[in-house]
Amino acid sequence: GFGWTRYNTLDEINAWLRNLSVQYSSVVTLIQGGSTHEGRIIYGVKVSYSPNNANNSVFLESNIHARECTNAVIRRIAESYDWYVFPVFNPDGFEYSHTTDRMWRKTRYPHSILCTGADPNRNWDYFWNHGGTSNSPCTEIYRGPVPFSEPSTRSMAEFISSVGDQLVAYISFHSFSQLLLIPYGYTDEHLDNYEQIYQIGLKAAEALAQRYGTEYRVGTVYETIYPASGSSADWVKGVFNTPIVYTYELRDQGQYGFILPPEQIIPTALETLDSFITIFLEYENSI
Ligand code: 0X9
Ligand code: ZN
Repeated sequence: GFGWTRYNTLDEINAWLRNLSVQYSSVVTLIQGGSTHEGRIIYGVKVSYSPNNANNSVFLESNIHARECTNAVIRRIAESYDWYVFPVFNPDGFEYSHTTDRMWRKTRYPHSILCTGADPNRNWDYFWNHGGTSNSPCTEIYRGPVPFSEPSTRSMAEFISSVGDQLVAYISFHSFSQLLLIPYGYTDEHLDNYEQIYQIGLKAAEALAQRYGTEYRVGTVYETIYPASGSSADWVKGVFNTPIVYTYELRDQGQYGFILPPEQIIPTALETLDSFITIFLEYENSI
């Protein structure tokens, strides 16, 4: 079954989500957010203490890149928000990375005879194909033939649209490099509220470092790592102007990279949670 000290398979994660919704049925609802090329359902949970109202909501996605096993992020639950948590955004790639190629990143859509998949974080329809992507199906940053060519991104965009107006935060979890990234990836222009989001980011990184000394850098995607267009985070920020949008690049800084030792899962979760709470407290203080 599911555990926090090792990497869980897709089936284990989905069973765990289902169990949560049964065990805590007054608070947790299992959601079928979207579906994939290979016919899998993209499962998530909605956690809400007042399920009959439309509340301010927070959306968490992880594993849009298959090999970046970031264990799911249901933990401390603030009663004042509705939480949408989708631990595996790219289940076809995730399953493939467990069964066949641990270093798989992309979807599994057969765009060419030679190479499978598109980068699901270059495929979203907001300034799609505006730099930092490739039109070659054999690269890791293949953007797909058209925006939302991938069933998984297209269907999840539809789901996110259904709650888009309620979102106060959208957080995307990746690995690795220890960065807290701010939109955008498609341009070097700063957000209107960049200063606020940057300062909150610095405080979050400080809180994260306090537990084990893990150091994070804070900055925009474009300026801190590289130009990258068509990401889910850019799309959410651009389309809904969600106030808080961050992308985490979790541990480590390349020593183990994508194959982070399982003993580091819980420490990573704890320090991330520290920063996460800080983001919300600081944000609430700043409005
Ligand atoms: O390149 C990516 O998609 C992400 N880095 S990774 O090494 N995990 O592949 C960063 C994407 C960040 N993009 C935006 N938030 N716009
Ligand atoms: Zn990634």
